[in-house]
Amino acid sequence: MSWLKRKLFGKKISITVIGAGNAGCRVGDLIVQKLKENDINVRSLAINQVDNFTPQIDNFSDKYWFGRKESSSNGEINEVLKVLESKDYELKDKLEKVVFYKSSDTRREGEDQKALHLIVGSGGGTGAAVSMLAGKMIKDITGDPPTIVFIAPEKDESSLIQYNAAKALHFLGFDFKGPYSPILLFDNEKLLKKFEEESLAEALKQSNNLLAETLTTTILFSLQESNHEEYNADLNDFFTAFGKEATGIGIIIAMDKEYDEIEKVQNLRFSDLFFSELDENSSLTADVSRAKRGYLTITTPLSAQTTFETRKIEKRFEKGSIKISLTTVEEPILSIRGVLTGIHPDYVDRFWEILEAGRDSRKNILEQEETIRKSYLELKID
Ligand SMILES: Nc1nc2c(ncn2[C@@H]2O[C@H](COP(=O)(O)OP(=O)(O)OP(=O)(O)O)[C@@H](O)[C@H]2O)c(=O)[nH]1
Ligand SMILES: [Mg+2]
Repeated sequence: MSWLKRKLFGKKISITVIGAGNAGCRVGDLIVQKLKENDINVRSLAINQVDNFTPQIDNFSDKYWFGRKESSSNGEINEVLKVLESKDYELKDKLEKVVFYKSSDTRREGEDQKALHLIVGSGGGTGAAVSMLAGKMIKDITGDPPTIVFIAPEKDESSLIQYNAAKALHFLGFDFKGPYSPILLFDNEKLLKKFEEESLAEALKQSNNLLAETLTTTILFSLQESNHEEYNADLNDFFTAFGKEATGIGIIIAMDKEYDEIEKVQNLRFSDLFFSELDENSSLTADVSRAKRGYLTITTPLSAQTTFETRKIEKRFEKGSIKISLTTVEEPILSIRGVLTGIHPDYVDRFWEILEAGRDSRKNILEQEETIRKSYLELKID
């Protein structure tokens, strides 16, 4: 994607990246690095129990290691919630320094709030707990829900991880006590399949890189200035697709194609191509026609066909308000990038799978607790 680097981005935004737990910090570190390389104004904070990263992570500008000795909660989310709640002043202080605006700022509504606050988390005990607490605090500090980038667990991971993910996702997106954040889901099931042949360490490394690359380039694509008279979604549309109106589940779409001749792309029926390859090009499987919000950037050479095909894509999303920015280039490429957000969980099977696995594991815990209570009673009676 070398041509992207050569382009000047007409729109300027600032981005805060907060890494939560080991996976969150590792992916967050790569996102920070890639955003900085492209001259985005970035503030960043890594949050974990301890600094146990090998190889080291070194792109975050601030760090908060809140644990004492243990390097991991081993998935015990409630333990982490307890520890962090007892240190909420420390956490709040760190977060206040890393956000780009506060609700108390004397600035009028809608004026220059061109900042995105991202939290990167997972179903790890630390990742899930930190996402929940930091998500809520950022909502309180800025008045806006942060956007959550969440790594969904693989299907065969422990029920504890599924439970954590379910608990965090429910709180962050759907609980009246939570921030009502838009949640961009990256499914590890999908992500890691792409690197099946590799060792686990290598697969994780490459999948993290792919996740960070997909997310950052998708944001960068949106910052290109569109030169099309009909499809020229702007920065306000971009923020609407990522912000409070996009509450619910969201996915990232990244489709990049290169051809040998410009004419070939100009005559391409790319709407058919887009929909037939949609699932393989998205971060999670979902019925995206149900997206309420979204922002798509289509980058391709100009022709009559191009506008026609764009209109066909727009039509398929007419249940929601999906904004499209068409940017024409004189290179034989077709890139369709963007987010589709505000999808109700009913249209996301993976979300229910995680919730059900989480609920079942909780049932097992309740049964165990019941057994303990009963044996305790029996002991007493004896
Ligand atoms: N894509 C990706 N997923 C990861 C990576 N490391 C862990 N995961 C997944 O993230 C979840 C567990 O996250 P960890 O980061 O190990 O846990 P944590 O947030 O540090 O929480 P603790 O349980 O307290 O250690 C599981 O679903 C893992 O499969 C990674 O480098 N890349
Ligand atoms: Mg950990």
